Amino acid sequence: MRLTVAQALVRFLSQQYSSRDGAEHRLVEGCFGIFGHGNVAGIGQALAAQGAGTSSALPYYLARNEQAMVHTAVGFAKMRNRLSTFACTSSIGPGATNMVTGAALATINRIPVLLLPGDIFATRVANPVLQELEDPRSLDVSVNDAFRPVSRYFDRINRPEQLPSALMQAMRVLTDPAETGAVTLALPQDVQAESFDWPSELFDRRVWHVARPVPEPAALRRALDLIRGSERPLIVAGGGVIYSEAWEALRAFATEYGVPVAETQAGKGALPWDSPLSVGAVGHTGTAAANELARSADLVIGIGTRYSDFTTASRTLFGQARFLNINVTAFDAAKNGAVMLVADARAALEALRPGGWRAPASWTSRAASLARSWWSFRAGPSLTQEAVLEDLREVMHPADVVVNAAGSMPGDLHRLWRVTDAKGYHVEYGYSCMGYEIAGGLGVKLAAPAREVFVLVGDGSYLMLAQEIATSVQEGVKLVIVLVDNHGFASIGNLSESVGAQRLGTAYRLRGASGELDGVYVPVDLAANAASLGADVLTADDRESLRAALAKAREAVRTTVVYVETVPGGSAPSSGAWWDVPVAQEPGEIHDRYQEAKRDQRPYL
Ligand SMILES: Cc1ncc(C[n+]2csc(CCOP(=O)(O)OP(=O)(O)O)c2C)c(N)n1
Ligand SMILES: [Mg+2]
Repeated sequence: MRLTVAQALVRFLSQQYSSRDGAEHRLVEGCFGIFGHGNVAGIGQALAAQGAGTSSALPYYLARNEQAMVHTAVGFAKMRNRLSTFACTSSIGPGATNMVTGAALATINRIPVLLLPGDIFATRVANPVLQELEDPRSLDVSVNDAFRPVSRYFDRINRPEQLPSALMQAMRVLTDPAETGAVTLALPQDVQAESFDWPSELFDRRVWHVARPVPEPAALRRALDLIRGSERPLIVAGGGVIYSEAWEALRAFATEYGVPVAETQAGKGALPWDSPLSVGAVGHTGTAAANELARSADLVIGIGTRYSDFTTASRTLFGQARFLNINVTAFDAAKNGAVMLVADARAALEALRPGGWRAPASWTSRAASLARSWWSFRAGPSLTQEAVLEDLREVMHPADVVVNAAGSMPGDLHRLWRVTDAKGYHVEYGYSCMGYEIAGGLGVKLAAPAREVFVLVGDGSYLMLAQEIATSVQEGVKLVIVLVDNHGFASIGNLSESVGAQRLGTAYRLRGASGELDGVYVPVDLAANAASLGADVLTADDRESLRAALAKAREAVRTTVVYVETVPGGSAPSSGAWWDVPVAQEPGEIHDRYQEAKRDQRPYL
């Protein structure tokens, strides 16, 4: 079959499916793209030739920023538990490197996305082309080599003959739960346009089976021995529980054996917040309940977690506990000197049957009473961020989704948000990338159109990347965007103060008479900005008007921004768990406190 490389690629992608538990899904549901030289005449022509509308074989979507379109693909794939994703095509040079941050985000969060950056001529006849990086050491280098460390598979298609085997490897990585992340196929612009005779079987319908690896019998025995010897076990549920759809198996295991369950950011929602064995978030942004149990646990059963520093409170949280790590990725299972159980989360939980063993009733009831007292917290009357979350919770329905990524909100959400639906909590905290919120939320809504999607975004994050509001308007994909304005970086401001950096550069203020950034707030009208991008905007100035605005936005059919200015403060109890941010090695209280906290660290496990 004679087609260009780009046409063959588009045709191939339209025939790929994933399959798990007997259900098939389109693997690549569509293609986001921003055109320029490097993709307009190749992939652009191929998409146009097949008719790029939503009913075509590979529907095309126009985004506003290349980084944002990768976020949207990630939001989509995360919401679909990694069974479906999007492709993203860019021009060469800046269009391509704009996607590098998105690639890192996808790979760090273990979320599949297919990136198709344009690349310089393979033939080199016209080089240096516009936007080409010239490396005096080698003409083989292009800016796309920056994708290598942030991709789980990277290839450059220098000849048409290379395409079929590269595509097979790309699909393998996208659908392998242990390997998945960003997959990058760099496509030299001359090669994209080249015609070639392809074997017709390249375009056969192909199903990629997403595995549920079962535990090896000997590893299972070792795990059971460890569990049976434990008197104070604690489960730490990570994103792997959600992606594996293991929440029911987790509930059954925890209930049968009386094991309390704490959750990481990616794992939040693994159990409903009010489930008898749930103790909520764990780690630096955790609940006092989970963290107290973590300190006294003798066994931590990590399921589908990669133990980020937020989860382990920089390795200070888990006292003297031993670890049993259930993970589909051996790399993660090996962490913390654990007994490893390399397996799919659901398959492992179903196989783990520690016979007559059960955690002592005193341990289980201690967990329940700690959790009860944690959830008794109520926000005060003023418009703090905690109050915004409380009002939002009243308005949102159980299946609605909350989306967030960076700033002070992920921590507040992790500690305080009450999740009832396993897919109701979507916080990107692997990369915690400012700018993910709106773009990622768009992907969530595309993946789950029947749910209401509430994007929470801080003013700092909004100012970095809000343009996808225009894309949501273009596509008629409705979002509720709650824009929380505190005139700068509340999160980093507080951190800065605690590490001796005096809040430098964390408030949006005019340069004052002293020459410092200490004048009045920069007069940016974010509500007007959102309206200018095509959203309906509602402004709230107290808790009552906020609840009314949120309810109205929920009922709206168009993308609606609820703008709210918050006041500092809040009284939610602290997590009581540290985070290691090295401070200047100078005599004084800050460094003394740092040294003291470090004493609890178990750094070399
Ligand atoms: C792309 C990116 N740049 C910088 C950071 C570091 N950072 C984390 S939170 C934050 C401030 C976020 O401000 P805002 O969105 O207003 O949230 P707030 O802290 O005020 O709640 C910064 C600069 C980041 N996470 N991502
Ligand atoms: Mg802010």
